Amino acid sequence: MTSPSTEYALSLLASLTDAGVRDVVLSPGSRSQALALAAAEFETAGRLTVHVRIDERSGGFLALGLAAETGVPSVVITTSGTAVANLHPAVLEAHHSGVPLIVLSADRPREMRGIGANQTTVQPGLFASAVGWVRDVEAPRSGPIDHEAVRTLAREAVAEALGGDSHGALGRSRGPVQLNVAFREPLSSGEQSLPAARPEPIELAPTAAPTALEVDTDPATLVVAGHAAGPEAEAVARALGAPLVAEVSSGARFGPHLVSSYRALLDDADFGGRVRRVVVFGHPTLSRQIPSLLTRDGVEVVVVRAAGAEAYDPSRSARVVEAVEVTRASSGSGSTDDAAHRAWVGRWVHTGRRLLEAEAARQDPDETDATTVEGSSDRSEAAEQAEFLRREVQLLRRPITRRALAEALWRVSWPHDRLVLGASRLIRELDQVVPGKKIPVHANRGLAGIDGTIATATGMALASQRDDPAAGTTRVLVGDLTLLHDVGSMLLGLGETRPRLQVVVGNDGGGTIFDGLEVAATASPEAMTRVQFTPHEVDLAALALAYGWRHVEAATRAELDQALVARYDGPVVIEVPLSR
Ligand SMILES: Cc1ncc(C[n+]2csc(CCOP(=O)(O)OP(=O)(O)O)c2C)c(N)n1
Ligand SMILES: [Mg+2]
Repeated sequence: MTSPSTEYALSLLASLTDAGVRDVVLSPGSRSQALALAAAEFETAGRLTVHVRIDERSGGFLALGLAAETGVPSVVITTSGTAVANLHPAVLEAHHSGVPLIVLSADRPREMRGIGANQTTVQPGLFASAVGWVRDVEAPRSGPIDHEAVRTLAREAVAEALGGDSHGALGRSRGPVQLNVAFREPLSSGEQSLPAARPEPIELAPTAAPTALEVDTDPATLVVAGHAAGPEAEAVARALGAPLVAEVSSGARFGPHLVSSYRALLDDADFGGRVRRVVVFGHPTLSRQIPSLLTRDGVEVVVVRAAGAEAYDPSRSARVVEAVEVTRASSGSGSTDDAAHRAWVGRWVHTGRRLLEAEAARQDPDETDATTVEGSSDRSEAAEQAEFLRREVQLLRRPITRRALAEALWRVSWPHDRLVLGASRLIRELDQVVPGKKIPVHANRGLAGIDGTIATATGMALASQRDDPAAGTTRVLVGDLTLLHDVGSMLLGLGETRPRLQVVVGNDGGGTIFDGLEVAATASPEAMTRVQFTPHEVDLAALALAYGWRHVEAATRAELDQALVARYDGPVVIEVPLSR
């Protein structure tokens, strides 16, 4: 005989998979056993992929990475108590970056709450305003299950996570939801009979009509693509005849309107100073120049609502719209001058490129020398070639700078790969130096935490290698503290799929981002080191070994290039020593 708990769990998981859910992440626990065992049955039947993690904090971010890659809500199953709270960081990130997640938390039945029962706290509402939809389901009792009611509940959870309602209308932001389910003894039974599949994936259609954006008569518009803006930002920049400032994780960092060295240009009165209208896509977080431009007097701001919970509006006075459509003023009211727009964009693009080249030459004079072949006539061609090679070899033996690391990673990444960027210095380095390239880049920029980065990247790797036969390598670039913060996510239990993942760690022995704080100039260096830099001497090779990962040290540019393109039969840590 099956227990009501197991029957309910089977019905719920059947309904969730029917609604489109494909991934379940779970951690062991007693109260959640019916859900976990049912999930395992669905996996055996080929109707779900199950990922098991001991630490719920890892599990939460793994689910976030899976959902970020697939666009489908992933489900996280936890037992009761602190287990649920361990999902909080991932739930907050999902809320702020608009990633669909379904938290399925197991709980005690009502009669056992509020009496000091073991491992029991107030779970519904634990995530406060970070979840848009919470249901507290009474413990199933014996008797027939109302499968239709369960199906309706599951469909509602999926639709809400996707930012709509169960009738298919898309109105809110995507994000996390919580389904808290109580279970009473017997908490499960071994016998499992799976309900037949009735697939009916939830599809949501946008409801809002796009807002018209007119091409300006005197060119003065700039398009800003923040995190997760998507390719539309690039298309709109072209249609508007506007330069495009696109952050490295925008998904719009490509195309003929892309501007390099945008920080310097935005600071310049002849460039940033001439902007009169800004159209913002995504969530900009990487520079101070963008918020400063958006809050300047005389700048009209149109924000196209991004996936996260809050529209990006530092001036609190932007026109926030759901979608845009570029239109041209009718010829009667002064037609648009295409040549003027071409000149406006051209100035930004060319000046940005020159600034970037000048900065590269300043930082790395040897490199610029080595790549320019001298044409002196009094030396034999062979001698010249030998000299060129000597310099090239010298260059490859040089230690790696942050810039070289950023460039190397960008160079080896292609559209079938995935690139994940941790918070801190290195994502800013990429943002400042890498050229346009249409490749998938993810970063947890909802709250820009250094937590959960390894787990997020693991989720993206696992989903891409499952769904796309042509999927390449997932590379995640992190600082050393970012790796150490989430080192527990390197734990892959026996039987768990091993991700095709390279964790590229720029190891400078602590958090060097804080060396750039203004107070560093006047505060005690010892105190700054102790409480901000937080030095360590962790042996990353030993750590990798302990978790059964490969470890490769890349101390020169040649070693780095080699390490990044080598084939590994499992996950690898590529450690790049960097100077503080
Ligand atoms: C969860 C969390 N805690 C603290 C911070 C603040 N923080 C931002 S960057 C950083 C240090 C990162 O150091 P590391 O990963 O080594 O990168 P580096 O700056 O050295 O390149 C910290 C602690 C944060 N963003 N998220
Ligand atoms: Mg560091």
